[in-house]
Amino acid sequence: MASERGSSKYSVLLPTYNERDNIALVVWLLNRTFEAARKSFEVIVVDDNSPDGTQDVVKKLQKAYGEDKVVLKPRPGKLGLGTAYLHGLQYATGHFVIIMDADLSHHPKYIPDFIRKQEDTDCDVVTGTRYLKGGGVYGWDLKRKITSRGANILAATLLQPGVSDLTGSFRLFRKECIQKLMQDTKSKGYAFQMEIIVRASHMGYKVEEVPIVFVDRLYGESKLGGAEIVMYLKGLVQLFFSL
Ligand SMILES: Nc1nc2c(ncn2[C@@H]2O[C@H](COP(=O)(O)OP(=O)(O)OP(=O)(O)O)[C@@H](O)[C@H]2O)c(=O)[nH]1
Ligand SMILES: *[C@@H]1O[C@H](CO)[C@@H](O)[C@H](O)[C@H]1NC(C)=O
Ligand SMILES: [Mg+2]
Repeated sequence: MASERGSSKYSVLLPTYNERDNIALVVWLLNRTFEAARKSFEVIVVDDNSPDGTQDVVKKLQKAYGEDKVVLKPRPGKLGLGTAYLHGLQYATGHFVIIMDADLSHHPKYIPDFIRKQEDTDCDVVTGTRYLKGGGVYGWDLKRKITSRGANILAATLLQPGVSDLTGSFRLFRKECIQKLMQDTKSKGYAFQMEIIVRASHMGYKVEEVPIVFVDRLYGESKLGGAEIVMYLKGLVQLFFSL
């Protein structure tokens, strides 16, 4: 609703696993971004008992920013990204939910673009895209570029979702919309992001895109390997037959 402009609250879900070197900077950037935009916000960190002590850093951040701004909702072990969003979502008090990676691949500076797009179009979902003018990837080798592009082209061809970036995970949702979508989503790994956005468009939600540049993580390890690719393809085929 246009009348909501300016008064909405945003809940940022940050799943973390071994992000102690990144989390303080991400939260600092988020605070700066939302404060500059004069928007109310909260950050919900879902940490899966990271062995690197991510939670110790988060507890310090809670002291600095307040426990209303930085909410810590840990889990006892590494249970995966999809269920981490679902877990964090239960505690979200905002009108809108933003999901993003905590490893600085998703820069908070794009958040005002997401918010503006949502306000201007009154859409239900705004998804960050690397594959429109102004978007891109930085720091990827050729293999990873081809894998990601291939995964997107394949899914776009099979499922016709009408968005250009299906496997990205920098997104803004109306809260009721993400709650509904999460209930039905079954995939894991990269297929999870794809399933969510495909379901959104099939269910008739209004989805808009904004360009983002994805920057490869500086600290920590990447996990893209053969097993992830196989899991993605499985998810894609299952979704194709279930829609
Ligand atoms: N809570 C939780 N967070 C996770 C889990 N796996 C990954 N994350 C977090 O989810 C976000 C995305 O995961 P990444 O490992 O960066 O995935 P990616 O960007 O596809 O791959 P790389 O950055 O190349 O490793 C990061 O903030 C991670 O810390 C998990 O099992 N549980
Ligand atoms: C959050 O941002 C505001 C505005 O820039 C600033 O005044 C405040 O000190 C920041 N909070 C912390 C804990 O850095
Ligand atoms: Mg990453």
